[in-house]
Amino acid sequence: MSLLLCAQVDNLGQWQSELATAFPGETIHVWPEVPDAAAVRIALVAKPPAGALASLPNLELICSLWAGVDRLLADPTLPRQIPLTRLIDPQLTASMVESVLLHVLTAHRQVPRYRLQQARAEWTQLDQPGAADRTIGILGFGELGRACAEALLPLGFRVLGWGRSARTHPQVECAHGATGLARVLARADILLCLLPNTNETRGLLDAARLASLPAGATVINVGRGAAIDDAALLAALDAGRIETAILDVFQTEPLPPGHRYWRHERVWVYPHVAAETDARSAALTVADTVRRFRAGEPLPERVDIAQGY
Ligand code: NDP
Ligand code: OXD
Repeated sequence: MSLLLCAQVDNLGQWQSELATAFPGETIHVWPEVPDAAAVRIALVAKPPAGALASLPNLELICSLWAGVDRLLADPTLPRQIPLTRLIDPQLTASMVESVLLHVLTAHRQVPRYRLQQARAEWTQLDQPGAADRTIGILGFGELGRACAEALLPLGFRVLGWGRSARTHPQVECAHGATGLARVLARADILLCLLPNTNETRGLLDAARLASLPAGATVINVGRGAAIDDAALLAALDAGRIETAILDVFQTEPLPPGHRYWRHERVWVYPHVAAETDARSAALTVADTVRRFRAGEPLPERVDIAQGY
């Protein structure tokens, strides 16, 4: 026995059947039914119970069925010496692109303002800048950030990308480091956060950085909630310096019922649905990762455990 599915998900049955198709001829055991823990070589995981992976003595590879691995890395019992891969999946990327287009166009076409006007039965035609008049700053210019940029560029938006290391893109002005961040924030009419949750990104968007956005900016967060200082964002919204926040991810999920975000008229709350893993596509993607691992081929999806993503 070599493969184990260890997932706390609602659609476990679907995963079993998609993985059976993606790994023909292989037996895939499903946690907690593990007849021989020592025989498990590869674990396919989504929200595994804390401690589960540490109980597998001969594990050689952990494949996350999610793109973000912060939850996994937060488990102190995770065997950190074992290679860990994250999900880079075409269907997940396509979903994220759809969500980001929706949110950017919502901000660009001032949908939140028109909704508020309707609530007051107010008929006012707002000035409408063109896409070329808007700059989108993307924090986190990785797999998803780049795909979103490439969907926004043909619509005419100016796009800036920011990451940890120096990157280049033919149509995107790329920046990195603290000075690069300041340059992106100063110009981002619409700020799109697609950062992973790491020691370095936690609380990154604090009061000072939010204050450096252009007046009337929109903040979209589809990365991880921890990147935003919630109190600072609410203060900036209350002061009218930030027009709208469109949030898909939160420090605590589900967002607690008493949280101010739920009732703030210029906050749009989505329940972490920007890009869900699609088992049909992800099973094939993860099968390819396992095939390359077994063949000793490179794994670009391998997580840098020290960096946290
Ligand atoms: P990638 O690892 O491909 O990209 C991450 C990007 O963030 C990279 O550009 C990286 O920089 C940058 N980054 C990381 N740390 C820092 C830092 N300290 N300072 C500046 N930049 C930093 O990840 P993906 O694009 O695949 O996914 C991004 C995140 O999106 C996931 O980690 C997950 O949390 C979230 N997500 C949310 C979903 C949702 O439904 N809301 C669905 C899927 C993912 P560099 O390029 O230099 O490495
Ligand atoms: C992910 C997510 O990381 O859904 O895949 O947030």
